[in-house]
Amino acid sequence: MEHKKAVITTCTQFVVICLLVVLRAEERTDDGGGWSLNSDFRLQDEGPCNIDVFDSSSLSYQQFIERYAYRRPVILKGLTDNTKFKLMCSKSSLLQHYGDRRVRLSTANTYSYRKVDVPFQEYVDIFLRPQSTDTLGSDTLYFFGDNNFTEWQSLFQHYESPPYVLPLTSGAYSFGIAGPGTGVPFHWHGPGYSEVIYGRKRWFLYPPEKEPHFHPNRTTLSWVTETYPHLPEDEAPLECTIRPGEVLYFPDRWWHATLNLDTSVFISTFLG
Ligand SMILES: *[C@@H]1O[C@H](CO)[C@@H](O)[C@H](O)[C@H]1NC(C)=O
Ligand SMILES: *[C@@H]1O[C@H](CO)[C@@H](O)[C@H](O)[C@H]1NC(C)=O
Ligand SMILES: O=C(O)CCC(=O)C(=O)O
Repeated sequence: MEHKKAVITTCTQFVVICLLVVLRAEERTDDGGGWSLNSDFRLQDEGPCNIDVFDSSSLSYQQFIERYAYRRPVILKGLTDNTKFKLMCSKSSLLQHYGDRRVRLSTANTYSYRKVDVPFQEYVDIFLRPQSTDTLGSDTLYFFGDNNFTEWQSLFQHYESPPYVLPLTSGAYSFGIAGPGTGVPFHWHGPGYSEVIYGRKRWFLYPPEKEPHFHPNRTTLSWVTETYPHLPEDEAPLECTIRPGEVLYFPDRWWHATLNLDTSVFISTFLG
């Protein structure tokens, strides 16, 4: 009897140890840079992907220009190696170097009216949290763009932007960090790229002539939960969830909206 008990105890301990080992291993492979912990809230639904995805070696620059640059979005994998930039964007590294710098927050609605300047540390401690479903985009402060390139030059100089640029354009960066469920609602502008450094970002796009139905002050999260499920088939968006190591290209004037599934660090390169 005693022996049996001992065996059971040993087995139980073994199972617990195995589980811990598995959890630890997951923590290591889930490299969120300290921004998204395994215990954190995150959105699960990555949705379908109906945008063309290529390994960079299988789409040449000429093919990119002919088939995508002026026609439709595309996702490219492994186009650049941003290992160093990624390390510099970990939570501890960014807070250590830029915690006392001020960042400019914008409301997360289509015509972003309000801007608020706060120290980066305060943004991380107070504003960086999951999007609540009942808050308007016009009342949600989002850190994306309006970057002070003088103060953050020591970071941005290490970002290797996608090399497939459009002829006669140059790139301008917009850098941001935001919580799960946040995002920018539908809007459009010139062509560019979006890359996530940490976290996953779900993208929705429509061609210029196909303006989606949305309220300019509602969040992408409310569009996804309330409007998206009822869309007729012919109004379905182009969409895909991008992960670190992938860049999404959006052509000129395409409508787009984003939804961060995890706490994400991201950077866009606008080609103008
Ligand atoms: C950027 O930061 C520099 C150095 O702190 C400051 O002098 C400048 O006014 C800032 N620029 C903007 C546009 O805020
Ligand atoms: C959106 O919010 C802004 C700022 O609160 C407000 O001025 C504007 O009238 C709102 N737009 C709509 C269409 O409700
Ligand atoms: O990354 C985001 O959430 C917004 C990106 C965007 O709207 C853009 O790059 O124009």
